Formats: sequence, C-alpha cells, structure tokens
Amino acid sequence: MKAITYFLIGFHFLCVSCGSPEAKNQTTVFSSDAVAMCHTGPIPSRFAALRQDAIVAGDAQDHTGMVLIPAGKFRMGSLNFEDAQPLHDVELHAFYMDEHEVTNAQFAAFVKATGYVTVAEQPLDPKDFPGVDPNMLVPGSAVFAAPDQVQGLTDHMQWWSYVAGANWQHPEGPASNIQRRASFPVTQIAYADAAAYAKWAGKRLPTEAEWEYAAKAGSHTDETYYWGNEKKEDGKWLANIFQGEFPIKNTKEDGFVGTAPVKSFPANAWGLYDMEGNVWEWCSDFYRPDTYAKESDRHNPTGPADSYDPQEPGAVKRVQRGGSFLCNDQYCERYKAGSRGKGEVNSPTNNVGFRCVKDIGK
Ligand SMILES: [Ca+2]
Ligand SMILES: [Ca+2]
Repeated sequence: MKAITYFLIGFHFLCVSCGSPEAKNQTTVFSSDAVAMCHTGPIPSRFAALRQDAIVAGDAQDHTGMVLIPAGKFRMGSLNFEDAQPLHDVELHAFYMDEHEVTNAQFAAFVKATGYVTVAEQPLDPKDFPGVDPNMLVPGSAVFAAPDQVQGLTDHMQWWSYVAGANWQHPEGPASNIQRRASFPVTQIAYADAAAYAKWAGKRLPTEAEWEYAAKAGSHTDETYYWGNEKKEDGKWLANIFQGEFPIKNTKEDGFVGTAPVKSFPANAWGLYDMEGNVWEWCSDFYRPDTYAKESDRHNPTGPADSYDPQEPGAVKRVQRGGSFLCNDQYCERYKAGSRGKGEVNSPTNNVGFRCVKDIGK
C-alpha cells in the first residue's frame, strides 16, 4: 500500500505545507520527499475517464449566490512569499464570484443531474502501478488525521494517509458522511472535478488574479491578512484555520476542528466569505514560482502556459488559494494575504475545495 500511497498523495502536500518557518528553505526541507514520493510518471488512467465533454453548460445568466466584483486595478503579490513577487499592478475586468465555497449540497445537485463520478471515486488501473498488488488499487483519496505525536514537521506522511473509500461523500473515509454537512464546503475535489462542476453551473474557475483581487476587496494594501494586520478582531477569529500545536493538538479556538459551514465567519468588504481558510480553492492558472516575474500581460492575466514546481518537476500543478482549516503559523502560512498555494491536479484531499466565477454578459 505504501507505493500507491506515496504516488497518489505525494504531490499535493508539499504545497499545503509550505510557507512555514520550518519550510522557509523549502528546497532543503522537501527535496528528499519529492524524490522519494513524487515520481512523475504517467498520470493514472482513472484520471482520463472524466466526462466533461458530456456535461451541458449551465445558465450563464443566473447569478444567484454570486457577488458582482467591479472592474479595477490592484497591487498583486506579497513580500512575505518568494513566489508571490514581484509586487505588480494588475488590471481586471468586472466579473461575478460565488459568495462562498461550493457546498456539499451544491455539488450533490451537480452529481444528481449529471451522474458525474469524481477522480477519487475512479478505479485505478494496475498498469499505472507496476509492482503494486492489484488488490490494493482501490479508489480513495488523502485524509488528514492528527497523530498522537510527530517527529518534526518535515514528513507530512505523519498526518496524511491515503484512505480507501474516501471521496466527496465520505471526506474522512467510508465511516464518514456528509448527511449533516449540506452547507459545508465540498472537499476531496480534484481540479477536473471542480472544472466540471463549474461548466455545469454555467461558470468557470477563477484565475488567481481574480481570486486575489476579490480577496483584497479594493481596500487591502500590504496588510498581513486579507482582513487587516490583526489576527483577531474583538477577540474573535476571522477565519477557520488551525489553533494549537500542529498537527497533534487542535484547540479549536475558532470553533471548528475541520471544515466549517460556509459563511460561519465574517465576509470581506465585497461580501465574499471564507476567502481565507476553511478549504483551499482551486484556481485555473498553472502554477510556477516565477509567474509574476515572467508575466508580460497584466490585464486579466490567465497564468503561464504550463506548470513547473522545482520541488516536483514534472507534476502538473494548478494554483490554489486561501489556505484551509489546517493552516497555522507553525506550518502553513499560506492563508495570508497575497500568498500562493499549489496542488497536483489529481490529488484530492479533505481540505481542498473551490468556488466559481462568471464573466459579465456571457
Ligand atoms: Ca479551525
Ligand atoms: Ca477558502
């Protein structure tokens, strides 16, 4: 089981862990992981069997549950993260954005209407896993579980496991379900799953420029957090992140150990909820650490033509934004303003979801 575990979840967690003090020297910290766990061979064929072409695009004129984001210019990036530099001005068109992360109820409606089967539910082809017992090649995905103790924070396998039967309906594995979590963000979503939902809804995934512009909401300059410089306001947490000693003890000061129902925390100035924390959100851009340095068009940028992550050359990665309920200053600071996340496109986890946008007049 170890080989498949490594193959399937090795890619992603290098990114969700980055940005911590321990990970400031990311190459050093993670290079051994990358070599050992993240061989970048052919993508398993289960991931090619998705049926986006069969999905009928939804009503582009329906803006229910969306916020109109005005056209404008903003300063993109952060001096606190190497791959979010240089700071630069970006000009964007107006667009609509979902006011909250896509929920389990919304995703269930999509599945009911289309019969869509997510990446985590797809069977695995033994040809893609030579040397692995075919009986072990069962659908599943990666789940966080707090260990009793850890030996440092460099080996994320101490708290992430590949769990057979884990998927969007069973986010923590077969024994879990979403029956009482209709208003929680859907998780265990691979990039293609998010894109398929967006198409069905008559929407698309945001670019990371759109996402950051919307998160900064017209007022942010260089504060630490999207909401300002103070972590709490009147003693209250402003996002669902991780308090305590990561990963072994979550003190739940913000009220939630895992995901929270959407809109549990205050909206930003433009009425968007959970732009920080709760679940990571897929963006449509390929990830490269040098995106901002090489970007030439700063009007509605859509990102580079391909992805490249020096920690895992060959892995196809898209940008993720906003951090999750597992982010904290000990380990993952990438919920902070202007920071960038990244995820291997076929590695769903129980802390990654998405929200959609829609163009004006389409
Ligand atoms: Ca929390
Ligand atoms: Ca979020």
